[in-house]
Amino acid sequence: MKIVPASEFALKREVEYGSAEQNDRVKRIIEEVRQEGDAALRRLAEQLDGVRVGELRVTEAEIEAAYREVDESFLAAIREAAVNVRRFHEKQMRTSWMDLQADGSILGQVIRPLRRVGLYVPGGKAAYPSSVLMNAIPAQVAGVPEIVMVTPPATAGVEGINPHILVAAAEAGVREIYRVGGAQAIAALAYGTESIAPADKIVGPGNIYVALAKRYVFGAVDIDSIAGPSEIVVLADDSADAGYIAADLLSQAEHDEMASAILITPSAELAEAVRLEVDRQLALLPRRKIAEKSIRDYGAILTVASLAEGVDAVNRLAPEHLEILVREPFQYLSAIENAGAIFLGPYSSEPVGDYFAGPNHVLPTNGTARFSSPLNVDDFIKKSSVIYYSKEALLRDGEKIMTLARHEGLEAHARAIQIRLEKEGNARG
Ligand code: HSO
Ligand code: ZN
Repeated sequence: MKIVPASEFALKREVEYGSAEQNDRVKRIIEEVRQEGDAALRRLAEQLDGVRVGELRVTEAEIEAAYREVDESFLAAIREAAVNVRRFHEKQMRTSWMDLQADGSILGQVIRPLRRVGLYVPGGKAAYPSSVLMNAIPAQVAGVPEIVMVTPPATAGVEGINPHILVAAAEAGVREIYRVGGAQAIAALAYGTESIAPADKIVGPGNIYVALAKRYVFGAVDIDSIAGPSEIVVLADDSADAGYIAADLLSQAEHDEMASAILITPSAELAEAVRLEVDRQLALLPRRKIAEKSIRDYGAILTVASLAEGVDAVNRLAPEHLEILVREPFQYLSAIENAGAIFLGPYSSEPVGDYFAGPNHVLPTNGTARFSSPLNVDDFIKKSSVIYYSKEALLRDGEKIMTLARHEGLEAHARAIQIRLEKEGNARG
């Protein structure tokens, strides 16, 4: 791992917009699904993934069978995690409000959940049961009545879906599940097919085709933000344990060859100790190939003159995850402006948040913590404004409204007010 002064470091990563060819392919797939529905879904599964899909919808019997395939300890852990995630997100709930004015008018805001949300879950290695909870539970807490999951049937020739994914979905209250993946799954959720009703919003991570498809259908439906590779920044002083830091950096690095793991510290001794520890621990990891590449290409140890300078560097990087491993971590909290999730102290290792504590692990990546937030209940609601004007209020404000309307050249607007003022004004007189 390279050790460099923070002032000389910039994390530069391109946002993936895909090649022209990939974009064309996605467009074609989406149009096929739009025109031919289920038949296109079946044909594409066979053509692209070599999977012959019979029934698109996963049956209750298959979900029950999945429960028999997972072990007790997994089930117990995922259940407890779900409780924690639910409890945390319940705190985010908003309530509708109505404000009664002295003139008898009522102004308010009504909160409504989205009606139907589609959750994409990738297949293969990146199929994380924990991510099923993180995407589904906020929607459920928001009150979304229909949460539907799509996921590619696993590997050529079989229709199976990872039983841990099915169990996580069921535990999060999702029982409408379809075996369909890729851009075609996004098309189905956006426009609907004979078997899959269209959704109002699509969330969840996926490969480049899924990401491009989400961009393409945005507008017809809402989408979540498109996740980039994972990032962690650790801000540490000389009180921190080098072994802990190396382990936490590697826990991000193992996600993805493009993941980024960065230590920022004023301590030259710690910097050197972590460098050695990363190499030592790396050699022992099952996913060392991925982690090694991530550490080499996107990892760094940044030296700073002080923790204050370290905080500046953190704010510049706007990391997805930030760990603060210093003597008095809470002293630095208020200075952190840009970070998706902030982990304080030596016992708040990132996996605590990835799996269990309750806050969402779907976080803004690639510097977007400058302007966006972790996935949360607000992502699954919408608001309607409520306006009830009393006669008294209209008589008071009518002239002013007409003035504004006429300045915009909108005479019909002015007259909609005027007709009332003439009638009601007279009645009053
Ligand atoms: N660290 C990932 C989330 C995750 N970790 C899922 C394990 N499973 C998000 O950045
Ligand atoms: Zn993780």
